[in-house]
Amino acid sequence: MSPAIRKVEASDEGHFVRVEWEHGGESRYPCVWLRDNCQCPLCFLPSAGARRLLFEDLDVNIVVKEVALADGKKISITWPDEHTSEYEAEWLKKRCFSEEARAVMRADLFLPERQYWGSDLQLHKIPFEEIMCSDESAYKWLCTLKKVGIVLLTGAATRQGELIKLGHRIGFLRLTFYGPTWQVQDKANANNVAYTTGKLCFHTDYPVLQHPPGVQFLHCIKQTAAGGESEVVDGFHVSNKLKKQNPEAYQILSSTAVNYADVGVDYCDFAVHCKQRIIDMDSSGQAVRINYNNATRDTVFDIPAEKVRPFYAALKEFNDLLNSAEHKFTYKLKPGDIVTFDNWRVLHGRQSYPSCPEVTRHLEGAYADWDVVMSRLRLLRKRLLKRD
Ligand code: OGA
Ligand code: NM2
Ligand code: ZN
Ligand code: ZN
Repeated sequence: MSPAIRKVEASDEGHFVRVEWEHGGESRYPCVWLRDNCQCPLCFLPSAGARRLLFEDLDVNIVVKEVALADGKKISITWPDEHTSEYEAEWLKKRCFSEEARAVMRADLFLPERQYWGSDLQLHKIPFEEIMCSDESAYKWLCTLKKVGIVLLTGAATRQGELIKLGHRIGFLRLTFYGPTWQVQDKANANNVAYTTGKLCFHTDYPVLQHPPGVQFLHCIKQTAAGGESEVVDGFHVSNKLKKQNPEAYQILSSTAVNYADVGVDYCDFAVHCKQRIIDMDSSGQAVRINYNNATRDTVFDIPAEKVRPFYAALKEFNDLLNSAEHKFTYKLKPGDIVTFDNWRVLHGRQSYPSCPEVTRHLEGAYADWDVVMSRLRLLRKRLLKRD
């Protein structure tokens, strides 16, 4: 049902245009925004879906000269310099500035809905083959990945290369210093603690990068008989708990910049340094990215000496909450499983396993950026729902 306009008029001394809708309600549009978003071929390049109008040519105090309704389906505005603009009713309705309309648009664009979980996690499982050949399944996979933060793909081949295929399914993988994909196995002179048989406590990957990878894939090619179990925890859920239980610890972890360092050779040689807050929050105080890997946390710690022990105490509280039985979920990957998870939200770990001259455990890993994953999700949705 496309919306129809009953009436349109200038208001607030020409600084706003007021639209009355046929089915009730009204919307108010600032003139500067209307002029900025003129859809005519001089102001807008449809082939790029982008603005041609230069900001220097925009008068931020512009007012309408004339506004008229054309058949209820669009409005037309004449500006003081005689430039004219037309706006479709449907286009306007979507871009209404009311709190409710903006919330609808926000939900549609960014899918902010979250389902928090603890040890009760119902791990979603989808056959790898299905997400590769069915758009419905791929869409379901990515929606669940966004909402829950973790999905298990099952039945992939037990050889290297499946993640390259998965990368093609979404668009492309994120290259890092560890290569386009990387092999998690016990290695001599390991350049990362992940490449040993040791236990990995809860961490997010690669907080040493300014923009850590948003999504991680771990494909189990070979699994050891003893040990090597995986653990995951919902970092956003635990952050909320910490904020309630110990606001001061939350304050410290969300404001202290921690040094991370990673120096070595892999895909090429690297000397990476970065400062990150362990809990990144948005303007409302809600955690939006966890940046925590105890292994790559630098020996250099660029804060005043007096603040060091309070920081460690705060991190201990967070770490204890992550590890509480109520919050963590334990499982063991089988050959052919690919765990896909939100590396900004879900912290992961693994149990140690016996070291052995032969390789007894082998995972292939890869990263993707949320930009790429969300882009694929929106395109799949558009194709499935046949809308924009
Ligand atoms: C890693 C990692 C998990 C595992 O390589 O960063 O967390 O189960 N691996 O080996
Ligand atoms: N690996 C698995 O932050 C990290 O160093 C995580 C990255 C080596 C690619 C491990
Ligand atoms: Zn124009
Ligand atoms: Zn990891």
